[in-house]
Amino acid sequence: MKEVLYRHLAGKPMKILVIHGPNLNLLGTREPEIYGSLTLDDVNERISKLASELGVEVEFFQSNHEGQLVDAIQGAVGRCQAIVINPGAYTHTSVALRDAVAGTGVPTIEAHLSNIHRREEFRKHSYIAGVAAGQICGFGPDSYLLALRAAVGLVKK
Ligand code: CA2
Repeated sequence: MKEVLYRHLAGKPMKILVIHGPNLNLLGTREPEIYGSLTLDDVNERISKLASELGVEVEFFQSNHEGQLVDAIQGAVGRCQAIVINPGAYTHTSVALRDAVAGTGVPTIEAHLSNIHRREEFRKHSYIAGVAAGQICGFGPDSYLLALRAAVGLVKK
């Protein structure tokens, strides 16, 4: 583990909130050809390892409920400097999540395991993309790692 944490505001280490949306708790149990064989715990472990190499803290949240995801985004204000979110299927349906990201103003990176632009037509549109700092998709669990690097880079700027 890196000795010195990257310090952001008031001497506190930078903290990034990583949010997993609906059904991502099933990772590693079904549809491995699309979503891979790692479980959500495995993915979080990889994210934690990178976070420690980058000298930042990460906090994880997963929910299958839209309102809880909105609460988690709002709860990041003043505590977390950026959010990495895989909104799952809510990507394609949720004005509420879009409004939460826009309304809180916490820099947010959208991440997806699969390349949503190569899949069914309905997955090509994201309500989040227009209010996110950027979108990373198609790299399996590495999408989260790339998103974490992007989030840290954004905050440092
Ligand atoms: O590619 C992604 O990361 C998605 O956000 C995953 C969502 C999907 O609705 C989005 O279009 C793209 C689905 C997550 C469900 O994950 C499962 C994992 C294993 C078994 C069943 C579902």
